[in-house]
Amino acid sequence: MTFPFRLARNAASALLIRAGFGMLMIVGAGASAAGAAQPEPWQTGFQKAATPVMERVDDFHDLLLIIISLISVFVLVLLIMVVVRFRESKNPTPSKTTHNLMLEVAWTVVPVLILVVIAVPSFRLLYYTDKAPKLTRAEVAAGKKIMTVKATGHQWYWSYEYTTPEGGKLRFESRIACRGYIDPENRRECQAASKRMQDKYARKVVRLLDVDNEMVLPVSATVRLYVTGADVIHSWTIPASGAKIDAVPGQTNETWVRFAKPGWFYGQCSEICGKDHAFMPIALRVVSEEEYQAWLAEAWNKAREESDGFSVIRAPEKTALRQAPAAAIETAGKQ
Ligand SMILES: [Cu+2]
Repeated sequence: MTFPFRLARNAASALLIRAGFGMLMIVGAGASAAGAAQPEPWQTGFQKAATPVMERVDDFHDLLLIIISLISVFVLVLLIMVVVRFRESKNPTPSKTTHNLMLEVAWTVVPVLILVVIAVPSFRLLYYTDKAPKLTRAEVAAGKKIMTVKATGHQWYWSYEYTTPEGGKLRFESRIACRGYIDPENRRECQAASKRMQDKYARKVVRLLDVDNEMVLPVSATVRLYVTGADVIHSWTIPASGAKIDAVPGQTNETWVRFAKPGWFYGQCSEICGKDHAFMPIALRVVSEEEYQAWLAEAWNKAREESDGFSVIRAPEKTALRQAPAAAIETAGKQ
C-alpha cells in the first residue's frame, strides 16, 4: 500500500519543513560518517527510510503534514477574517447570535471525518509493523527465510541473541564505545574505540552511538525482532528502520525489519530507564549475506571462547536432537 503522497514528499516536506534549513542541512551533512543513518546537524526531517516500514511511516507523516497544514491555513484564514471584518470600527454593534444548528453539526462532523481519514491508514500501518510479512513463493523457492533476533534491554546496555545455521544459539553484549572526550576516563575509552574502529572499518568512532559489539544483519533479509527487558522498561529503536518497540520485563514484544541497503544504522534506548539511559545506544551493521555468515561464524567462535562479551546459550548438538524427535523415538522403539 503506497499513498499517492510519495511523489509529493519532496514538494510538501521539503518546502514546508526544510526550506529555511536547506542550506544549513547541506553544510551539516558532511559532518557524519559516510552513508550512516544517524542524526545530522540541523536535521529537521526524518532520517532516510531504510526499510519498508519506515517508507510507510514517511508516507503517513506526509499525509498528516498535508492535513494539519490545510487545517492551520483554514484556521488562520478564519482568524484574519474575524479580525478584519468584525473589527470595532467596521462592526460597532456586534451580533448576539449564540446558536447555529448547521454550523454546529458541521464543526462536529467534519473533525470526526478527518479523524477517520487519519485512523484508517494509522491502524493499517500499526498492523503492518506488528508482524513480519509472510514470504512469497518466489522468496521461499529462492531459499529465503525469516530470521529471528532477540534484543534484551539491560541497565544500561543491550544484549542480542542469534541462532547459527547449525542450531547453536549465542548471545552477546553491546555496550557504548564512546561517551565523550571531557572526562579523562571517557576520553581514554573513546580513543581506544576510535583506534578499534579505524583498524576494523577505517572510520572514526561515532560519539554516543557506536558500541563495542554491534548488531549485524544481512541485507534484504526479513528479520523478526523479539524485544524484551531484563530489569526495567527500555525501548529498542533505529529511526531509519521505523522500528520502535518497548523492551518490557516479563514480556516479549515483536516487530520486524528488512534493510534494503548495507550500511550502519544507529538508534538509542527510547524509554527513560535510569541514570545511564542516554548511554545505551543501538548500533546495527547491515552487510551482504556472505559477510553476515562470516560474522556469525566469528561470533560463534567468540561465544565458545566466552570472549568479548559473547557466550553460548545452547550448543548445536542438543538442538539437533531436539529437532529430530521422530528419529529419536524410532531408535528408542527398536531397543
Ligand atoms: Cu534503556
